[in-house]
Amino acid sequence: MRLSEKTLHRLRPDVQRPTYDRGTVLAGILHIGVGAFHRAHQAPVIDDCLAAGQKDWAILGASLRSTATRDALSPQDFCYGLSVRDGDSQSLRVVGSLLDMISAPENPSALLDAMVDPRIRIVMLTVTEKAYLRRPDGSLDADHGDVVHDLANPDMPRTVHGLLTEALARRFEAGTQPFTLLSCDNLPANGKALRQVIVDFAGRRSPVLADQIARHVAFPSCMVDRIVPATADGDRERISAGLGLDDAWPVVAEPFFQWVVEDDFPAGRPRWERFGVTMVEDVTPYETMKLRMLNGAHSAIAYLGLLAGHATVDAAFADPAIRAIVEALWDETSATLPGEAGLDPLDYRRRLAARFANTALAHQTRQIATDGSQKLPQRIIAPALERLEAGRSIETLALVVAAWIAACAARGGDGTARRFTDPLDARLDAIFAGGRPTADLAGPVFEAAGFASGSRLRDRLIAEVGKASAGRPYFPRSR
Ligand code: CS2
Repeated sequence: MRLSEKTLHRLRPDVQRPTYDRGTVLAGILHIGVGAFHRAHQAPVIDDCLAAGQKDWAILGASLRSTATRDALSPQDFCYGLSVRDGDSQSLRVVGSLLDMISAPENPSALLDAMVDPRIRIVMLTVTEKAYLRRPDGSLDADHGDVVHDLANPDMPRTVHGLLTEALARRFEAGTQPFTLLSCDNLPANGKALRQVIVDFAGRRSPVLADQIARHVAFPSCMVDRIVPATADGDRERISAGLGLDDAWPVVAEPFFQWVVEDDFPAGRPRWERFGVTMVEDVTPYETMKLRMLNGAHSAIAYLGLLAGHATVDAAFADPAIRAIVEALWDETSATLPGEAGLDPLDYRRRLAARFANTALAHQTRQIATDGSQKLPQRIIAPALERLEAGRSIETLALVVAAWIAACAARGGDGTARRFTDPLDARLDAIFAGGRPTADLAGPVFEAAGFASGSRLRDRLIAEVGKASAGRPYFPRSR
């Protein structure tokens, strides 16, 4: 029997479930990018808010690309299982806060209509770094084909920029208060980053509209943290058995949860601080620590792990050579962290080590390796430049960049399938096809990725990466 609103009463007794009437709650949040991360992070918090009687804040999901999640969850009335795992322990709950999903390519006008509804007061995003279509300086990549398409076809948006700008334009026209835009992606100052590309996009449609958005729309930044591996087939079976009902697309997560949000919601917000969310004036110190310590180490583990043949984070982290490199990386990056907000990098680091060692997650190194060209600037390049500026060594930070280049170059070289992808793949392949020695790859790769562009320390960084590429046991020599 399939999990759905009507079968909730058949769940096994130990499974936590929605205790509120899903028929009487209203969608106040529209979420773009209903992937596993959103379903294991924001959606359970909103589920708690709904259970506590905050009935206006349920979620309407939107997808800009695939209909796979919608197709899997629609027969379940968008209910799904969340399995929280640590070692041998598991706790299970069914989340009910997602009420419906609309696919933009299938029905752009239904999605735009929904976004103009005054009851939608927050639009949240988890669309990954690359969907922001930023140039290395943070401005909009206006030459991108989808941007060109959306400027010419405002009613059929393919990008978040096109979608958000058109929805806001219609709200302004109707005299409806704009929604607050909450980016939940792993970018530094994600609210400001989103604001810049949206205002830039809108300015290409109309300077008046750009000005309205710049003056009237709030873009708070936030830091989100929970390790959420992609759901595997084995998870589906295990979770369905635990629920006592079939779930086509449950999600798996670690117990750790953190959400730090800047409190700037002119159109209102859920009282989510009652459920573990930290409201702050400035998220920067939290976000810098998380991006550089957690995500930076994750990238290091992913590339070094792949080069050494480790499929999962816990296996790579248990490799003493990789563990030593991660510790050295933490030594280098923790020296770049802002000393504000009473944060304790040593304690944070201890907790990270325990999180990475969680054997139950099977978090794939290839999953984290994806889109390195979009991730390394904030995780590795920024702290490296700061250390160089301060006259400090960057041996380990440079090694992580070298490992990224080596892992990219090693893909497919011996006929094995490409294990991860990057928006830069065509350019990277052309660089690797040139047959240069590994130590000479850093220059052209930096050029292609725009790493450190505009920095007077760029050449020094490239030289350090070149140096780190030479003579490392983990790097395949054949390329
Ligand atoms: C990971 C993140 O895939 C990646 O790049 O580093 O998704 C990481 O698991 C989350 O940011 C944890 O909060």
